[in-house]
Amino acid sequence: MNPKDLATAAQVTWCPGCGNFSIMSAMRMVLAELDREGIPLENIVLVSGIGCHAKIVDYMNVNSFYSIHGRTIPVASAIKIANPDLKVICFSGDGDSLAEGLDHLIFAAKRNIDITLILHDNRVYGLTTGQFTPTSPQGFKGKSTPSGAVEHPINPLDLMLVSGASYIARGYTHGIEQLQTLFKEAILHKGFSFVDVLQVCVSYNNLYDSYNKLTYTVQGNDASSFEEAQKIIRTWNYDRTDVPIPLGKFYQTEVERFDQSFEQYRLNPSERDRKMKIILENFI
Ligand SMILES: Cc1ncc(C[n+]2csc(CCOP(=O)(O)OP(=O)(O)O)c2C)c(N)n1
Ligand code: SF4
Repeated sequence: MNPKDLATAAQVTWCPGCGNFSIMSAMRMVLAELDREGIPLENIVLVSGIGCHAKIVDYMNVNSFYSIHGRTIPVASAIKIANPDLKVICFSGDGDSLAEGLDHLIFAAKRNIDITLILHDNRVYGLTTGQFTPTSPQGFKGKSTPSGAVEHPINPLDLMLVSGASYIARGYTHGIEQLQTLFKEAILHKGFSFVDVLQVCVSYNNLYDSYNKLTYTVQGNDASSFEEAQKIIRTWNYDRTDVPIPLGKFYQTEVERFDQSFEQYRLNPSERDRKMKIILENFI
């Protein structure tokens, strides 16, 4: 399969220069590669939230569910539990998963459910034209904070680490090859995988110059060490513009997964149908 086969007829409406293009290109290449390597496209499901990032599911010729704001994870979790053979990939925004849907994100990490979340972290609400989000720096000037945001940002990777995510990485939309590596690793990882992508929004938060100067890829780190991952992750807390920003895989471990543990409660099909019938009869 060629990555181009994954395009759809839908008109792409992202602004020219938007970082979402790189995420889509990298993901198309990875899915085509996985298909060639024995994970067929029909075993992949994409789930999106609401925002500019979410349009990606309209532009990829893959089974998908366009959900509602902040609710990618409940939908993805249900799909995974219903059919554990599927690889479920969520595309979410920093507004979508760190504001509206933050509780779902924390619980997905806590449960270590085997789904992947790609965070299009442009550090602004893009679709609604420029309000601050939980990863915007203090002082961020936007439509809802014309005098500058008062709050400090959160570090989503730090939050994911302490919440129990078992794969944690960060990429940047100017590094498509690295995105491909991280996306593939995250999809193949068994457990909750979280990839924060520094996705530049050229229209409302253009950070290309800053990221081009500050980002670097970590080398030789021990990704099995919680302490080392935390140390690297905490070197940049989404606020300062005078410290290097690490990219790469920071953490990966294998621990019990929700989708595994859930198996013991799965009903056999006839028992499930019997119970469903009772529920539906009572409902009507
Ligand atoms: C429950 C709910 N609240 C608010 C909105 C309005 N809304 C749509 S997109 C959006 C923010 C999107 O920002 P983000 O998730 O960061 O995605 P981006 O557009 O930057 O990709 C908001 C607040 C909505 N659609 N639904
Ligand atoms: S508003 Fe920002 S995030 Fe949305 S398409 Fe344009 S550049 Fe991309």
